[in-house]
Amino acid sequence: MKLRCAYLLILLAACTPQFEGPVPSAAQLEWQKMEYNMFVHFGPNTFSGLEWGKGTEAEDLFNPTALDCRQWAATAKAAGMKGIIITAKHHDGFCLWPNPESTHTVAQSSWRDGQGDVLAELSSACREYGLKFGVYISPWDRNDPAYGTPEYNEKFIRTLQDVHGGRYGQIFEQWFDGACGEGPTGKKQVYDWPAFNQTVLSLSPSAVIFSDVGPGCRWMGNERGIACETNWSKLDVEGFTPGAGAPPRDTLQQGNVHGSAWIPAETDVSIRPGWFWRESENPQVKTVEQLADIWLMSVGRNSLLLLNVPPDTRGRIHEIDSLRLMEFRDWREKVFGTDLASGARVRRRSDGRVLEIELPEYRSFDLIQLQEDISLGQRVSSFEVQIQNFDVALANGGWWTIAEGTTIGYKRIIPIEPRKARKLRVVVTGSQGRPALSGVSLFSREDSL
Ligand code: FUL
Repeated sequence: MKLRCAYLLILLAACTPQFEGPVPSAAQLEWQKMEYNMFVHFGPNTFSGLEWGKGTEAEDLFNPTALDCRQWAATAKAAGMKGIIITAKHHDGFCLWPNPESTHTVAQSSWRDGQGDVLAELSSACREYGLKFGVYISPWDRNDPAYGTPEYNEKFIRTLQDVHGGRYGQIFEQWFDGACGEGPTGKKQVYDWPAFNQTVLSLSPSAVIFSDVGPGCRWMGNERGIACETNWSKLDVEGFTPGAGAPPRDTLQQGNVHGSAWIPAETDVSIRPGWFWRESENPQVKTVEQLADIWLMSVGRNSLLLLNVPPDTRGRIHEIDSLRLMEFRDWREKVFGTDLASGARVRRRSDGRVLEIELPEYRSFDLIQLQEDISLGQRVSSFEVQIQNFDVALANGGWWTIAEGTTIGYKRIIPIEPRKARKLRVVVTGSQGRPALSGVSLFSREDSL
C-alpha cells in the first residue's frame, strides 16, 4: 500500500530536525526501482569449463552453435527482470564484440566467419523486449601484452569509448570488477579508475557505474545473494579504490550510517554454482526455495538483485534455468500479487514516527514490507512493527511487537511467523531527521511453495 501523502511528507520532511545526508541521482533512483536484473556470463569459459580463462585460449574456442540473444531477452522479460548485463570482456580478455583495440575478439574467431557481434545482437534484443542493456568490461586482461604498462590504461579507455560510443544504444549500467591479477607478461596493472569512470560518464551520463566503491552502486560484499539486514545506501569512499583497496567487507555489506555519497548495494549471485555454464552443473540450478530466500535477503534488504543466468554452448539459456526462472516468477506473483494491507485506513502521527494501520478485517500475513521515499535520502535507523491484540497482551494498550529492525531504504521485507491482526503500527524508533515512509504492505507465503 503506497501512502498517498507524498507532498505532505516532503513539506514535513523539510521541518525539524534537518536531514543532511546524500540523496540518489535521477539515474540511481530509476536504477533502484528496477529491483531485478539478469547477469550473463558468456565467453570462452562457456566452452572450456574454466571460471577464469587464461587468456591463451584460441579465438575459435568461442563457437556458439545457435546463439539466440532474443531468447535471453524473452526469458528475462518473462521472468520479470528489467535489464541484462553481459560480460562483454571477462578476465581472459576475449571481447564479445569486434573491439579494434584487441586482437582477441569475435572478429578473430571463425564464429560467423568473424562477422559476429554479441553486443549488437543483445542490445537490439533488449530494445525489442523493453529491457535495459548493461555491460561488464573487466579491466583485468590476461591476454593483452600491454597489460601492466600505462599504455594498457589508454587502450582500456578506448575500449570503453568503443562500447559506450553509441552503437549499442543506451547503457544503463557499467560493471567494473575490481580483480587485478597478472597479465601475460606477469605484470599487474595500476588502474586509472578516475579516468575509467570519467570516460564512461562522459559518453553514458545516465549509466550507473558498479564497483566496490561505486560511484553509481556498490558490491554488496559476497556472491551468495545475501545482503545485510542493516544496509545503508550511503558510503564513504575517500581513500578507497575498487579491488584490493576497497573498504572492509562489513562496510560493503552495511554501508556507512553517515556516508557522504549515495552508493546503494547491488547483490550479484549465480543461479548455478559457477558464473559460467557447465553441463555438469545442470542438476545444481538453484531451487525456487533458494531463489525465494535470496529475494527476501537481497531485494528485501534494500538491494538490487543481479541474478546470473549463463547461456550454454549453443548460446541459449538452458531449459532447466528458464523453467526455474518462470517457477520463481510464479512464486513472486503468488506471494506479492496480493497486498493484504490494501483497503486499510492509515493514520500518521504528526512527527511521522508512528503509522497506524487498520485493516478492513482480521488478516493473516508473514511478510511485512516497508519502504522509504528515498528521493529524500535514507533516514530510518531502527523501527518496530506492532499489532494490537487485546486477547494476547493487555499492557501497553494491547500493542505487541512482532518485528523489529534497523534500516529500511527503498524496500525492506521482514519475514515473521504467521500473524493474524486487524490493527498494526509501524513505530520508527531511530531516524536521521524526520522519517519519510512511503509504503507499508503485508503478504502471505502460505501455500506458496
Ligand atoms: C568476480 C569475477 O572474478 C568472477 O569471475 C565473476 O565475474 C564475478 C561476477 O565477479 O569478481
